[in-house]
Amino acid sequence: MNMEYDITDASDDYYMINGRAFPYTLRESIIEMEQDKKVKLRVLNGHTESMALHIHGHKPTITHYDGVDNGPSSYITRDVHGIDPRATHRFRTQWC
Ligand SMILES: [Cu+2]
Repeated sequence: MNMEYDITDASDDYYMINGRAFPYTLRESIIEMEQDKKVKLRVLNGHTESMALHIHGHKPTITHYDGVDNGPSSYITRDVHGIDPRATHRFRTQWC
């Protein structure tokens, strides 16, 4: 977080949560959870390799695959979600 970041660096090793990439995910968009409050997350894997998303203390439910909601039968709730390269997924989670 205390590093210099070159915005002209065109590397493909990034991901975004709710439209923010690191370090702004820490600085400006910390997600505060409250009991019984649902939170939506939009996650983009901008990397060339798959990534694993794990949110400590939560089991997020994936609801949209690349912007498409295929209905409750496609929703998956688990500790870790794999996200393919260039994929955008939407999740909802709740304090549990
Ligand atoms: Cu954990």
